[in-house]
Amino acid sequence: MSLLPILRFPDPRLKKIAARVGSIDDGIRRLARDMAETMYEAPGIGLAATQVDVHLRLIVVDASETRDQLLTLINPEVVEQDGQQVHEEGCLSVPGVYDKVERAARVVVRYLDLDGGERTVEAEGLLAVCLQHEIDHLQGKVFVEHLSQLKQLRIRNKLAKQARITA
Ligand code: K2U
Ligand code: ZN
Repeated sequence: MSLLPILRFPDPRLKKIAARVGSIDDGIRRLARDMAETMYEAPGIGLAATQVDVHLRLIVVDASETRDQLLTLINPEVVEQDGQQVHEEGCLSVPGVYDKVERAARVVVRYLDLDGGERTVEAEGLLAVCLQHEIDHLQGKVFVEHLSQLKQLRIRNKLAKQARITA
């Protein structure tokens, strides 16, 4: 198992649209394992393959309090959504930035599991937020893009200043 480097916003690779996974082979299973290890170590409650510079439709999620309910979703797609909720979000690709984002309150996501089996998961609350956040990543969208242009400019300036200091 190994920890994977996470791309930092505004890296242009975070804007790439991920391709569907064709065959679920040992390479995909190894990637999913490494993503889960990277997510737990960060720590985070979700991670998309885009964030580790692999542009395939694969996400891992664990929004449980006990940190023992890992979901690995291949080719996830939202097939139902309703309601609205506002939740504070952060992102492992945008460290130190947190803000409120409005998303659907409930989602039903269809996906393939690591054995290639078709599954659906119905989610509300934080798990619903996390699934939408991660599926956004596969579409090349980072949560800050839901914020105002002014907030995005301030975030870019803050991160650019941090990069100069740590360079
Ligand atoms: O970068 C990521 O995609 C992991 C995200 C997932 C996430 C963020 C906000 C809300 C739901 C999911 C996070 O870094 S995981 C850490 C976290 C958890 C809850 C709130 C804020 C940050
Ligand atoms: Zn994120």
